Amino acid sequence: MQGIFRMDFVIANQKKVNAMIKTTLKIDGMMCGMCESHMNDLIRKNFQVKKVTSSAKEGETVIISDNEIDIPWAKKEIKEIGYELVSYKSEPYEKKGFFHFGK
Ligand SMILES: [Cu+2]
Repeated sequence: MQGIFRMDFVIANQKKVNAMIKTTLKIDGMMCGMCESHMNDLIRKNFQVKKVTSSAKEGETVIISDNEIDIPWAKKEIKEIGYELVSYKSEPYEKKGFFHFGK
């Protein structure tokens, strides 16, 4: 019986860990790899993010984080480094194929 209780606890805990937010920022003005790193650096410096990737080609920066991104803040900061946040979208992010018992 004890084993079952422990497993329940792990599942509940795992769910909490995996409940992250994916925020897609549409950015105007990124032209190359340098712009992509500028954007990534800006986000990493100011936010605790799990992952951030930028694509000049797609014109977007995708952020995976535990907490919501402060959009008005982001818009202002992005403008300061020379780009423009034109729109954004945020959705729940579940890490796929990741399930460990124990640890
Ligand atoms: Cu560039």
